[in-house]
Amino acid sequence: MKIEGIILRELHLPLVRPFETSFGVTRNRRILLAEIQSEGLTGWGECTAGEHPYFSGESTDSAWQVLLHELGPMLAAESPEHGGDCPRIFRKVRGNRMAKATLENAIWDLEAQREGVPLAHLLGGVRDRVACGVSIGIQSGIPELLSIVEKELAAGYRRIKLKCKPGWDVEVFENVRSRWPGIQLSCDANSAYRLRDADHLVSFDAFDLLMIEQPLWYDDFYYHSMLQKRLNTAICLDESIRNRRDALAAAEMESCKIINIKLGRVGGFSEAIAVHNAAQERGIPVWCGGMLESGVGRSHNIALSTLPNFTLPGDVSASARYWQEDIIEPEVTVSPEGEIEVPDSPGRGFEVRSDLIERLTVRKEAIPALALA
Ligand code: OSB
Ligand code: MG
Repeated sequence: MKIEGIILRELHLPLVRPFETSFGVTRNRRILLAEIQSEGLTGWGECTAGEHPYFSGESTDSAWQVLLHELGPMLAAESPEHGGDCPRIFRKVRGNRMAKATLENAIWDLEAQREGVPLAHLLGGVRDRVACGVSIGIQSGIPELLSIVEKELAAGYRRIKLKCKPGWDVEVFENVRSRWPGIQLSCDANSAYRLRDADHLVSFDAFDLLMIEQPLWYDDFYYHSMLQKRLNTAICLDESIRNRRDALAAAEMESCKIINIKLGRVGGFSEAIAVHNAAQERGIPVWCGGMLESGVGRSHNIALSTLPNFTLPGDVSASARYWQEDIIEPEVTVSPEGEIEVPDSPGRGFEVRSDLIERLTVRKEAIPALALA
């Protein structure tokens, strides 16, 4: 397909409530979108980088620079036929996987539209509904947390994930577990612990957690494998898994028993599928993580979650948990059974609200026309 235009935009979108993790609080999202025009169609991609390079080394600003000066011109100089051509096109650029995913995912969206099939089908998806969980940030106190958990369970969500850190863990789990003994409960530390905390982490076994997500260093496999030997609870790796090779290494070393797949973190749909397949071959279930996405990224997460080895509820939840008004139509809703219905229209299956996007845009830049000539 001939690339006729690539437009980058930054939108400012306030969250309906602050989201606190072990690495900080997010109140306002700076959403970076790429819009790619080709042969009368428009594909959309979202960059999941944070406002600061705290989750990964990328940030909204670093991704903007790399997209504008490196990846955008590289893509514009080619005519990719498939989303799967992007990793080769971007091969020279090391890292910057969230920036790469922004463009690659927009090409997959375009390809699905061109073929007239739902994005989920193009990816090899097998489900028409996906199971949803929620990720609940660190709160000011336990009563506040309990009322949020109560509300999310009433809404139908099938798994509650609690963000944790030293000082916001065991007491919190005790309170939630004693009130709801049977629910699927997990926690996510975002690398807040060290190996010297191993005895403390072993005490989490008492709460029958579905998993402990990324307890140790963001780039580690080895110490997680040492910790996993001591735990009954499954470790789930998020930050550590950058690609298929990492998934294979983690499986080989038994660093985890579950993998969280995030499109941005692994560099786009191609690598996400590769991680999914590698995990499936080794009997490791996966689920789709979230990065406080707007509707564009959320629609891509829904499509990804239809692959067969996504057997655990993901962090893909309703638009209204994040935004007063989402930038897609219809917005993402979750049924009382805790499921999202996968759209069956061509492409991502949700329209973008162009007027609202224009109104929220604070920065807009086209990939220089020279590169597109
Ligand atoms: O580790 O899964 C994480 C949000 C920002 C950065 C990292 C993470 C998260 C979440 C939120 O847990 C998931 C969501 O989008 O609801
Ligand atoms: Mg995580």
